[in-house]
Amino acid sequence: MSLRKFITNKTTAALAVLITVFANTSVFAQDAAAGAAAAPKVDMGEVYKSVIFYILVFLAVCLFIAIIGKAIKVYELSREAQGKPVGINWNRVHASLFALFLVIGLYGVYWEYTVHGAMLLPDAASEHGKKIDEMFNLTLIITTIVFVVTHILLFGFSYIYKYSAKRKAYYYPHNNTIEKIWTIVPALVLTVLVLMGFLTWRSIFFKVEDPNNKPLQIEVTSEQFKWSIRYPGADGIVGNKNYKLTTATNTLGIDFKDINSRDDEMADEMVLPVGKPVKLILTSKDVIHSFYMPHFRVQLNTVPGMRTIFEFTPTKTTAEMQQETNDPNFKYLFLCAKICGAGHYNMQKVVRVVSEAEYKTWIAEQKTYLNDDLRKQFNLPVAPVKSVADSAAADSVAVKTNQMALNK
Ligand SMILES: [Cu+2]
Repeated sequence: MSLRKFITNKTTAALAVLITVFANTSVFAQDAAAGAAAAPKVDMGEVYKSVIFYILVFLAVCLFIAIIGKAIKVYELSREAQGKPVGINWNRVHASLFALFLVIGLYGVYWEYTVHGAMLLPDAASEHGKKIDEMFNLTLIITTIVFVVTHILLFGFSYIYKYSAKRKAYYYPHNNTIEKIWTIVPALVLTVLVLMGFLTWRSIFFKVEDPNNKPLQIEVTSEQFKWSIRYPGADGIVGNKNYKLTTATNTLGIDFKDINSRDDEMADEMVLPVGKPVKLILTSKDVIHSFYMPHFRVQLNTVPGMRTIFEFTPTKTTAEMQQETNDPNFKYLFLCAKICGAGHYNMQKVVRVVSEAEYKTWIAEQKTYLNDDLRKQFNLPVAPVKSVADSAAADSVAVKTNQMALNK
């Protein structure tokens, strides 16, 4: 079999396969249509969504390009046969494409920065968030400058130094000075950036607590697919919990033998007083979730069996942010930033940053976790807790009985 014949046979075979595939799909489509005779009109929009449609479009485009290529080749061969100079200088075409790519690419960068840049988060609403933003901006400025300069050189040189019969390439294999510059400069810049990152990270996670401005403790528990928020109550301490104590009534497994737990309050939203440090205690009931407060630049995993802690200070109230963003509907949120299952998208809650006075009014309205059912479960007297001292005295006997019951 001659090569030409072989190629022709192969092409025919490929075409036959394609036609068969398409015909089969059509047959299936017809069968389906016949089966659903009572169904309303077939939506032609579906045709444009099928894979076969896009494969055929792709093949048609390939065929079109191949035909143009062949036509140009025929034109060039005919000029060559007539002894005329070659019509198209491909080196110049490719070099011009490089130059065009540079211009379009740089415009694309400008477009990205202006259009998508405007969609970035507003300025950080927390103290440490400003440091993170500064670092982000500095890194962005440095990398953008390097990106633009290197790409102008890359594409510019390809254009300027395209092949020319009048010019011979200069052989320049090595230069120590250049090697030193492009090794030492990036190394220094990266060292500065990494050190800055390390020091900022350390300043966020290793804070010395100010005894005169103790942080407000808030415990957040993640589970598929919701968040539970626990406030510490009057004592300012979020009490212990133990997963073994989890029941239908005690869904967080709070240990009410711990006096600190008894005045703990539940909340449906997170309300924070502005300018006051907040200590988030993050835990998880099932899988790893990621607690994320984008506007405060707070993000940390919640890990089952572990308490992770993030301390930060909100600096702008929700009302101030509504003014700043010119959006009366603006709301701070916290959400899950780790794909944790089918209902992941649903894991978000509103955060309200308010004045100290508003916070006090709000927190006074919140209910305690401890209710009559739980009191019975933990053998606690069914009476409202007045203060930690009172309850401690009243419950000392009850706690002992309860411990005995639990130890059984
Ligand atoms: Cu999630």
